[in-house]
Amino acid sequence: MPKTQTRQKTSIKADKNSGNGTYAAETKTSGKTDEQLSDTVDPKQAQAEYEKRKKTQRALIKETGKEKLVKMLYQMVLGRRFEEKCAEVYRIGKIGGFCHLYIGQEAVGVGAMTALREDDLVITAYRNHVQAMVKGIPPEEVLAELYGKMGGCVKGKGGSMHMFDAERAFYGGHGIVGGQIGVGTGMAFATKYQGTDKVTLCFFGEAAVNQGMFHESLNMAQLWKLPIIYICENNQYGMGTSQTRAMSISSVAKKADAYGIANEFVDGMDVLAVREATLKAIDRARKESLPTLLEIRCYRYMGHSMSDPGKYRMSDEIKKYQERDPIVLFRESLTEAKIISDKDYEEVEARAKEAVEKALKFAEESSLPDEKELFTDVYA
Ligand SMILES: Cc1ncc(C[n+]2csc(CCOP(=O)(O)OP(=O)(O)O)c2C)c(N)n1
Ligand SMILES: [Mg+2]
Repeated sequence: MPKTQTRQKTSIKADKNSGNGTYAAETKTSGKTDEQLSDTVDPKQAQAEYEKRKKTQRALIKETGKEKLVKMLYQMVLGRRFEEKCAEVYRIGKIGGFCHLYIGQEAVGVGAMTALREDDLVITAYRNHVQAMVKGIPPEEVLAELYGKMGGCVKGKGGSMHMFDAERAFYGGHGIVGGQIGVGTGMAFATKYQGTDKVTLCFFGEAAVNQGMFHESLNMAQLWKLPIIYICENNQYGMGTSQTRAMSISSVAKKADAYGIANEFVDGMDVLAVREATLKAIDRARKESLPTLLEIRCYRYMGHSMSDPGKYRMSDEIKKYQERDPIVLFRESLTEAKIISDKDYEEVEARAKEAVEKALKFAEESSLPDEKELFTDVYA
C-alpha cells in the first residue's frame, strides 16, 4: 500500500473529532438503498404510512403533553389565518413587493421549531411569516412589517421577505435562494466556537439544493462537526418549476450521504412526524455536535408568490394534497388521542382569529417610517 494511503487511514482512526475522515458509519446516515428510501410523493401512500404511524405517535403525544400540543395546534391555525389575511390585504394594495405565503406548509415550521430551546437559532428563506411568529415575533410586528410600517420587526424596512429579530434568535428572512445555508452554517460554527450548546436550524426550499452553497455548506458542517439541522422544505416546486424537471436525483435526504451526514425523509403534512425527526436531530446536534439533513415533504397550496398565475399545475393536484391537510390531520390525531374536543378546537380557531384582527389593527394604525430611518441600521 502506498505511504499516503496509510497516512490518511491513520488520521481517520486517530482523530475522530478533528473533522478529517468522518465516515457514514460513525454518523448514522440513512444507510438505505434507493429502493428502500421512502420518499413517498403519492398522498395515498403517505396517508397509509401516517395511519400506521399513528399508533407509535401515541407515546410522543403523551410525552409532549396537552399544553404543548394545543400550543402547536394554535400556532398552525394562527399561521393559516394570518396568511389568509395577508392574501386578502395584499389584493387590496395594503402590502407592496413580493409576498410568499406558507399555507399548506404549517406543520414543517411548527413541528420543527417548537422542538427547539428558546435560545436556539433559526434562519430561513423568504417564505418566513409563520416561522417568525413561531420563534416569538408577535403577529402585530410581522404584519406591520409586511405593511412597511414602523411597528414592524425591522421598522418596515425589510418587508415580507426579511423578518428578523436578533433577540429572539431569528436571523431572517433571506431572498437569495440558498444564501441562508451558508450564513446558517456560519452561525452554527460561531455557537460552537463560543462554547455554547445552542443548535441552529436552517430552512430552505428544495430548489436551493441545486445551488453550490448547499453542497459547500454540508461538506463543511460535517468536516467541522457543526451543531446544525438543515431542513429542506420540499414543497415540490421552485417558483413554477416542478422538482422532477430540475433535480437529477429526486431524494434530497440521500444527498447528505455524500457528506456522511445523518439524514431522514419526513412526511411534512404530519406535524408529529416533523417534531419526532427534529427532536432526534436536535439531540445529535446538542449532545454530539453533529449536523443532520431532514427532507420534509410538503406542498404549498397558494402560488409561489402573490403574483404567480399558477399555470404550471392543475387544480386537481392541489386538491389531492389538500385532502391531507396538516391542520386537519393534527386535529384528528389529537381528537383520537382524547387530547382535545371539538369545543377545544373551536376555541383555538377563535383565539387565532382574534390575534389576526389585533395584528391587522396594529398594522393599519402603525405609522410609516420617518425619512431619517433611511440612514439607521444601514451597514453598507
Ligand atoms: C440565487 C437566486 N436565484 C434565483 C432566484 C429567483 N427565485 C426566487 S424563489 C425561487 C424558487 C425557490 O424555490 P424553493 O427553494 O423550492 O423554495 P419555495 O419557494 O418552494 O419555498 C427562485 C428561483 C433567487 N431569489 N435567488
Ligand atoms: Mg420549493
